[in-house]
Amino acid sequence: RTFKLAAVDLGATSGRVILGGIEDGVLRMKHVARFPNTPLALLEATGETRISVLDGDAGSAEGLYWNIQSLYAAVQDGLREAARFAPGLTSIGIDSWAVDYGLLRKGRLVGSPHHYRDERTARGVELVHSRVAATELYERNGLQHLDFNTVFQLAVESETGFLDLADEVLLIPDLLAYWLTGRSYAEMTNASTTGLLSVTTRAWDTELLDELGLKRDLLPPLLRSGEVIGHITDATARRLGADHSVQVTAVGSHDTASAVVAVPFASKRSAYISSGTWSLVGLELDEPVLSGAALEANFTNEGGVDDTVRFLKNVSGLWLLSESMRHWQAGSNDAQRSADLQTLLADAAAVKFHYEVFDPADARFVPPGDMPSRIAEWYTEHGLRPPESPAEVVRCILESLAEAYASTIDAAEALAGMTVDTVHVVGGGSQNALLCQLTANRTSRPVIAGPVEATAIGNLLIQARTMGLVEEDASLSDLREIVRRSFPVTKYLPVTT
Ligand code: ADP
Ligand code: LRH
Repeated sequence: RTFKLAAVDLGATSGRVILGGIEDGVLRMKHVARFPNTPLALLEATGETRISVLDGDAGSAEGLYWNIQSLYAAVQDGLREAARFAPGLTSIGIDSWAVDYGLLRKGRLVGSPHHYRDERTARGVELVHSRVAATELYERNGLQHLDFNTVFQLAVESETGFLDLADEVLLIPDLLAYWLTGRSYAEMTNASTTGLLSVTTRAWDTELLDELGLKRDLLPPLLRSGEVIGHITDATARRLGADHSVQVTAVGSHDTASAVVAVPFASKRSAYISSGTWSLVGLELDEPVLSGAALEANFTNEGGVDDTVRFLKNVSGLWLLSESMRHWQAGSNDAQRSADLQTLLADAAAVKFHYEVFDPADARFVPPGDMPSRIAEWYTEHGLRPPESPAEVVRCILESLAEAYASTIDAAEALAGMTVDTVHVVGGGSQNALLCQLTANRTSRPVIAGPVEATAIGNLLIQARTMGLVEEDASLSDLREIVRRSFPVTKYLPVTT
């Protein structure tokens, strides 16, 4: 009876469906499904036009895509299980990684959505910057430059003619919500990652669309988190075994926006790190920072839930580790292949660290592939001795991420004119004790780790507010009080060595 809400949370490496409900002022959760999110690389067979499908590796791929049909099937299986376990289910909220989208024509998907790691985006940057200078773009959208921002991807779709086939662009969570409800909207937090939303009005920047030659009506109407997208269709209700009165509620549909909702801020002077495939490092602010210095430092001003600003920087993340593990596991060396995450982390903790750190944001680490060799290459190019064993590589990755967090937090402090005394880490990476300790050491600030499922928690809490399970005027700090009551955290104090 407790569980009335379902969060669908799709990360770039895995997705989950989690039930939630409020009992005595505490958020209770139950995991009902977890599934991998494996991209597909389409490889052109040499000398032929036929394409073959490979899991994961880009190599000389024609393109890197999301397997959206499989993902949707897994989401539906999860929701079916949710409806079976919780007959009182009333609401579903969906969040996912940012920037990617499906193209639709007359309501039907045209082709598979591209993965943001597809290398075609570099061309999009050239195309956009030939029409709008980077400085002007920043003044208008306030976004960190990342080659894969939607605006650059759409410029490529336009040049290749694919956009001509489409009459609508739906971001991934909005696409899934459309399939469940038949309603197409764009939720604002994720829309703010496209580069096409005005940072000042948080409405679509129609002038920018015109300048880039993109049709104004490609993008659906905007919704704010907390608003209702619609009820599930009768066909969906039948497929899920759910009541047709179940509604899909707009949550912070950008996973990072939902994660920030669930940061149990210890003080107003806290920074956060949403740690998963990527690390999103920054501050929650009331107003954007659009200074030349913020542009120079490549900070983003993404839209947060309840009109907050997520002033942060995307500084790479545990992708470096998971992609290295994928490489080792595919290799021929038995010892490496069998190394699981916990063993690797224990071995990495025991490494006597005497390496320099590398730059985890270097562009060579974005596409899928052999990360350990790319890391070794970085060291050799810089005249430094590269790490050799997997444990050494892992230690270098974690030290380098921690150092990047430290410099990003120092920069955020300076840019926003705020002193940071505590660092919160949420997401899968908050379970990585070594990374949390290194982050405390290198930032010289206490680190508060947890909750792990911050994204799903933020997703559920916004639904809870809309559905009247908590006060309808509950502020973000009221919601964070629920997080503090419901989930334990682990504290790491800086240690100087
Ligand atoms: P995303 O939402 O981007 O898919 P998650 O927040 O699920 O990412 O975080 C995934 C990462 O969390 C993994 O790549 C892994 O490095 C880390 N992680 C997951 N479980 C553990 C664990 N038990 N101990 C340490 N790290 C973990
Ligand atoms: C994290 C995330 C991040 C974006 C990236 C594409 O999952 O949404 O905020 O920069 O994926």
